[in-house]
Amino acid sequence: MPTLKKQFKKPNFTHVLCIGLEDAVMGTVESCFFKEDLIFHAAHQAKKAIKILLENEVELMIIDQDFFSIHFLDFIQKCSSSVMNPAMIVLTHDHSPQNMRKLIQLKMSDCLSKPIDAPVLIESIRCALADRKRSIYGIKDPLTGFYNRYALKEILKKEIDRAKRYHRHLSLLMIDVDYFKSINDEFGHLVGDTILEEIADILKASVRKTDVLSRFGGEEFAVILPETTIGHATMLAERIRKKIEEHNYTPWIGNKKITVSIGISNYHTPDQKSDLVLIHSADQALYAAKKEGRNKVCISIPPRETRILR
Ligand code: GH3
Ligand code: MG
Ligand code: MG
Repeated sequence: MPTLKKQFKKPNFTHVLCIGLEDAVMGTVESCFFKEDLIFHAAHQAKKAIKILLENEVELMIIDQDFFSIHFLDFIQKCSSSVMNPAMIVLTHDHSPQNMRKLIQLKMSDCLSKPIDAPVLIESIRCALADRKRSIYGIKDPLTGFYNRYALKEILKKEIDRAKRYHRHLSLLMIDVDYFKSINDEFGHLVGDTILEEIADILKASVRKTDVLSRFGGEEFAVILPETTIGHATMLAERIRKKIEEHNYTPWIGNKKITVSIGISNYHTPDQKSDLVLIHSADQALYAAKKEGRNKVCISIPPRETRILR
């Protein structure tokens, strides 16, 4: 049997976005964290900062407030509604009570006076990242690197707010591995874990950067699909189902097959307007897929009704 995949797991990098920072400060910070799993991105334009935010899982932003002049508040609000909900450290000259109150309301992790003392900033970065890790947003499943179910629920609430406010599409997939207990029973838990990692890799390779992957339970995954109609979600679910069925697992389990059942719910289906209902509906559809014999995709139409697609 080949060495199990887990032993070669790539480290999870933490992305930090620095906006408007002076080159000297940026250089000192980067060299201090040189040996750690942190990636620093620098932006000197709001547009570039947004692009970096959309393309990377940014967990911390360090922002020079003086860089923004009047649009600071708009910018911060846009960033804090991003899926990752990054922690923020603000560097400022403005210590007026009005500005301090504004920053506190925006739930900054820290606010530092300029000129910046590099050791103070470094300490502040460590604290902000540690605090965030303790919060649900920082909690990821160690096996797959996906969000846990608590984080997923929080992110789903935000995505529902966004879909409501801007009249956008939103779908949810609930994916459960079929007869997984028999894999553990026959080949052991370590092999079971490796199969879960293989499935996680297939999911990662199948979705867009803006989709949110979560390990919802032991052998159950949930995927939030923002900006996705029920039709597109169904096509994606079918593609995922097929890829998992056709993947080669022979090094670990010989000829034994791995399949998944998938349930889909959609924000635009009548009465599916809350996170709990959306999760429950996807779960009901998943249950129907299991009942129909497994290795199937089902969609939830109105609550508690489902349509078998395959
Ligand atoms: P079904 O098709 O109805 O989903 O059948 P199933 O066997 O997958 O479902 P069941 O709920 O009976 O069993 C799920 C199994 O998943 C039981 C548990 O041992 C296994 N499991 C849960 N979490 C993990 C994990 O982290 N690693 C491994 N290896 N197995 C896990
Ligand atoms: Mg299962
Ligand atoms: Mg299950």
